Amino acid sequence: MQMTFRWYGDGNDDITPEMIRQIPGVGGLVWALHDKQPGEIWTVEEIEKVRARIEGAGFHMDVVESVNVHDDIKIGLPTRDQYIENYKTTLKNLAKFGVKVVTYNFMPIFDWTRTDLFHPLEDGSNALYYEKSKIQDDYKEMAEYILKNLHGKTFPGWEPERMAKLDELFEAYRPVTKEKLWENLQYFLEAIMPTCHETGIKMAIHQDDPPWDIFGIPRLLCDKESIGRFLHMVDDEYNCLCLCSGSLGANMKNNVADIIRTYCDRIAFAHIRNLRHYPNGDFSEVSHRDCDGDTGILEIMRAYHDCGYTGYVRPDHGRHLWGEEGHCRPGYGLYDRALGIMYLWGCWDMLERLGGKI
Ligand code: DNO
Ligand code: MN
Repeated sequence: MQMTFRWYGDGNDDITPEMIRQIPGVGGLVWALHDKQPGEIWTVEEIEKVRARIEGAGFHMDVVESVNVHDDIKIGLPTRDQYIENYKTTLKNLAKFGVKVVTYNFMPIFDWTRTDLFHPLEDGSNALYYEKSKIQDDYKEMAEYILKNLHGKTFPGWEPERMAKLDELFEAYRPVTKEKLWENLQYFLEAIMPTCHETGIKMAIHQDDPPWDIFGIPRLLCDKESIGRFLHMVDDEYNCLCLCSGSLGANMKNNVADIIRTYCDRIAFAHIRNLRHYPNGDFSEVSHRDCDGDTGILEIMRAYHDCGYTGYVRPDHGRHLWGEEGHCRPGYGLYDRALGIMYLWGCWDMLERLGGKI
């Protein structure tokens, strides 16, 4: 596996590439142009600036997370064709810099959704939390809460410009049934696959988080079956997964290790994190250590190892430790993600040793 770390860019992330350099075994920064709106072309000049910074600090820039998909593509409006053309241009520009994997998601309106960004855990740290009973009809209240707590930082999928017109967005998505959304996803992928072949870029879809419909809007990638449908729908080696253990693990019925074993050859990027479930349907993000949660991190690592996984990996969200909740981007502090990496390497190195490889 090739370890990476998500970095939000100079001026947009308190954590610098130089700090990340001190975490053992991190080869690449997972990056994006965070000031871009969905649908805008990423130009060569803009990408070049980030390249100089990332490569100058000794990292590769193989993985982008995310090039976000414009709502018109998800809704299936006639204007989607222009946005798809823009997407292809962005892919071609990214390929000039050797980018290999582009992550994206196909969730309508919201990206990941939590009701508490700084929920206290017994050890004195705090973490992202989902309180089931709070997710009812009031999407505006939830969006306001999230925007207020981002410490002024950009957060993909939670662009203030989009959040300002939530009612219009909900209206626009009203005719989009689950089946229509599948069709629109297929249309998008079939349109960009030739560009992926030409550029060598794998498209890696992130699962829906949480993996069920919220606020009456459909969500597609939720379990083994729907992932199977997705991979068959566009059966192409460039149509891949960003397999997120935390997103899938939010549904206790999902056996993440089994999903990895089943679809391993189509996983281009792995997000690894752990969740703890409560009997009332709430869940909390916790440390990466297997026994701290219910996601089965040891089995997940064993599954990747058994499959001979050579793709990219990153710790996904982490808890906020030692006071960093006062300033860090929720879920993206330094300390717990660094600890998570050491745990993942610990598992991996031992599996390699047991397999006689080191
Ligand atoms: C949560 C994060 C996501 C992810 C996007 C990818 O699990 O990994 O916010 O970055 O959904 O488009
Ligand atoms: Mn993820």
